[in-house]
Amino acid sequence: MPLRLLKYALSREHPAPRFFRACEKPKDSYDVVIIGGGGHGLAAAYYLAKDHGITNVAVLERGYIGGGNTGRNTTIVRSNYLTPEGVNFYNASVKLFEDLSQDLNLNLFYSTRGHFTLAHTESAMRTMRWRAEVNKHVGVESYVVGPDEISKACPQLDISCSGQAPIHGALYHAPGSVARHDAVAWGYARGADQRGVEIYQNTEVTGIDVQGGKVRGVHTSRGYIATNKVLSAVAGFTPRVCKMVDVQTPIVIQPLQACVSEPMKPWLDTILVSGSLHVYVSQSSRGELVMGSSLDPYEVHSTRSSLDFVEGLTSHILDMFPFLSNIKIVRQWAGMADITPDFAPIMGKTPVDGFYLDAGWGTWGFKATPISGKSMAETIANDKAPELIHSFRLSRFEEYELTGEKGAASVGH
Ligand code: FAD
Ligand code: PYC
Repeated sequence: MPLRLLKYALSREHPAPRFFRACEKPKDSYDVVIIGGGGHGLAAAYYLAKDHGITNVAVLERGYIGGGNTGRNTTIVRSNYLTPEGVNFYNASVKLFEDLSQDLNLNLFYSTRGHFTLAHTESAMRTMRWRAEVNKHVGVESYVVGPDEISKACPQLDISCSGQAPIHGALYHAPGSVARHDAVAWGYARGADQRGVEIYQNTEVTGIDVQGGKVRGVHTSRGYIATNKVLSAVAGFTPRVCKMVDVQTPIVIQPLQACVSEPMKPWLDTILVSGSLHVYVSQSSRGELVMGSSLDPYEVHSTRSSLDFVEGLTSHILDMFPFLSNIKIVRQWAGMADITPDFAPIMGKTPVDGFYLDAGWGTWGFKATPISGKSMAETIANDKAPELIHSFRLSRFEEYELTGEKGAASVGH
């Protein structure tokens, strides 16, 4: 029996175990304030402390950590993108994910499954060949496969999709994985806390103090905090926070919905995505089928999930797997996805000195959590963005140098 457990058992006091310190009251000032205790904000805090020795940092979260899109996503990690810049960036994240359980000393249930993007038309096959070529060029293992190889990997899949949309082939991406999303947030929170970062939940930033084009502090639901550096990592709340500093972005907020089935015996090893049927599915370590579809086709700042969604999704899942007709959906939810026109993120400096932006993660940001945290920490520490994220700068929109990733973003292409 571990000594710690024995000591706890023999002790007269049994305080509830805490994952990180309960910080009572924010200090008057910090070197860096991070708005948003999702994976991205917490990872940035962790790497600021670990890589750059910057520990006088507060993470302010209006709700609870991981309660935003981090705890709502379907946990797919992959790097089979369309642009060389995207593939390089997400590949760096996959590499960090592979060692992250050890790095954070927490089991993130990182599970490499292989990822199939199914093509139901010849034009979809052309996109797959294009992606395979770019991936190969960057050294990422993705290649086009035919229906036989798909059937071998997933014999339960009806290759004709009930005659609705016969599968022509797929892009197979060997490193495609899933991981526990909330564990990622909690692991980064604990690692940052252990290095001195303070985390405040139930603490909302209500305004940002900018004087002479420079950040001077933040107004919060718990008072004013002075700081010269603010990172906004608030995903679906980005337009509201950017308004506080008068920074314009082309982001629109659209809901993305997902659901899980009741648990089943393990039968689905791989991750399957169908662009034409607008659905994707994997099986979690608890046996649930984790399923989602495309973005809701309208802008709304809400996390309500709908009957329409679950009806549309399940009918297409049944086209692929008719044998699932008696399986129950047990939970459904939505997140507010911050969508950019080119389906690539916005990362780096902004026109306001000391205001850094990590946004535009839409439906694709969970997989980027480690590398975005590392890159944003470097940007804040040096006041200069690393080359790796140059293509994601905010100014690309006015320079008309877009980083077109629509053909590789989750299920919509
Ligand atoms: P969040 O986790 O949303 O964190 C932002 C935090 O900021 C929130 O907790 C919020 O409360 C807080 N906040 C906002 N305003 C304030 C304020 N004023 N003051 C203080 N705190 C504030 N990506 C993938 O890579 N793979 C997937 O399989 C995948 N599936 C998805 C499925 C769904 C249904 C959804 C909705 C998204 C999915 N994504 C996926 C996208 C991914 O979830 C997000 O891009 C990612 O989690 C964003 O992380 P974040 O830390 O930036 O944001
Ligand atoms: O980025 O792979 C992805 C994804 C799948 C579902 C939502 N996002």
